[in-house]
Amino acid sequence: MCSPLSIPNAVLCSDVKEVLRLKQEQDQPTTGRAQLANEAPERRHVLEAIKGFTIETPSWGYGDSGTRFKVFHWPGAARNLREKLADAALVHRLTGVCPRVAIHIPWDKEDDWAAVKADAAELGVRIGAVNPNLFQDEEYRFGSLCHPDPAVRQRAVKHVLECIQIAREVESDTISLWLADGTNYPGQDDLRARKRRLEETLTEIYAALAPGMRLLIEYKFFEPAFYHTDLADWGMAYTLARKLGPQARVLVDTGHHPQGTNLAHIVAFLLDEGILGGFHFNDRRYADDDLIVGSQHPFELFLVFNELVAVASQPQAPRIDYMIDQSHNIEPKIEAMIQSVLHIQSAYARALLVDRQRLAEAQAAGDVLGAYRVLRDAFETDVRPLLAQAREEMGLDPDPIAAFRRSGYADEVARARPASRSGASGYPGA
Ligand SMILES: [Mn+2]
Repeated sequence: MCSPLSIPNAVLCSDVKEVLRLKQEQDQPTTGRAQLANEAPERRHVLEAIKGFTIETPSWGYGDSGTRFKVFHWPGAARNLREKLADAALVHRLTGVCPRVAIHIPWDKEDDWAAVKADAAELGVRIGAVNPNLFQDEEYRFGSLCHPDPAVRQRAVKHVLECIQIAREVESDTISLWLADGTNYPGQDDLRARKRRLEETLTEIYAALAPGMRLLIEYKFFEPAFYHTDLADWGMAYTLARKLGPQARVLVDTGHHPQGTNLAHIVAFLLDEGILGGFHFNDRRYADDDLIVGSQHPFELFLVFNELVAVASQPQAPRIDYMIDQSHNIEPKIEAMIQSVLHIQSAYARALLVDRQRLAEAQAAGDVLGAYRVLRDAFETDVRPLLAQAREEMGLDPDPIAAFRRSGYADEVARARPASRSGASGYPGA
């Protein structure tokens, strides 16, 4: 068992206490609560928040992927949806917080979605966001939903409608849409006409959403197009989501911004406007590198969570889906996913430890460095023992990576899954 911790600056402001209390009320009673009666209530609140915070993993993160130069095969990498679900279920069993798996159509296409749903349930997971693919057909050379040819636009709309139908069948309530549309050269197409085409096609898609279903609109400022991207930034995604209606929300992929962009500011702004619907977490050094979350810029990840925790206490706290979007090129897939989950939990736990009252006081007093140090104190807190305790209370191994390495699963799947060229992750040659 874990030894008791002393966490400096673990004093929570009343707002955070309130949201944690609400979370605690929602939670089922957990083993060991009685023996923790003598603990500081703040610590209990943080533990319960950590246990209730779930993360969605992507099916494509379990398959082989690569760069435009080479796809390196990983022994035992999942080759189809069933194998991806099995790997994702293992990540959930080890971490206790990853009950949903995002799928990508057509990479994960199956004939019998009822069977997929049942198999997932048997494994202990369920299907999360359904991600349409609007970038790999020959017809999409000049775009999909913005294409100048109405027939191609209709093809793209039809594909998204198919994804909505799949979502209905697997009882998912989320369509997560990223658009690869754009142009490579000035003058290639009429930018305003493309915008209007996008509004038209998205309106058609929006009208087909089931009641309560969400359309998450993901932006990215470059790639695969290089002159302009039709949905380049949060402002464009925001504008379209507002025009469409309340079922449309903005999705922030942390790797989809120019260098130097202040992510925490964008998150704060979208939160305050009530339009933030979800995240695709990953990290990057140069472009959309899809590296392990928090591996390159842990302080930035913490600052994003600081904004999220700050508003989580509002009476109408928004629903936000926390999803990972990564491609693991040279690293072991499952271990990379677990590592990502652990980094997200660390950032969240540290954000919960921010002394918001002291922060507000420092801000009001114009104490620039005092305010900074409140954040820094939380960021520098070693939350590993706290996270280990949360896992033990959930009946899990306190060290999911060690548990995975001990499990023999990696060797087992390496033997059971000969390399295939199924294209399971969508990468040419994967
Ligand atoms: Mn993404």
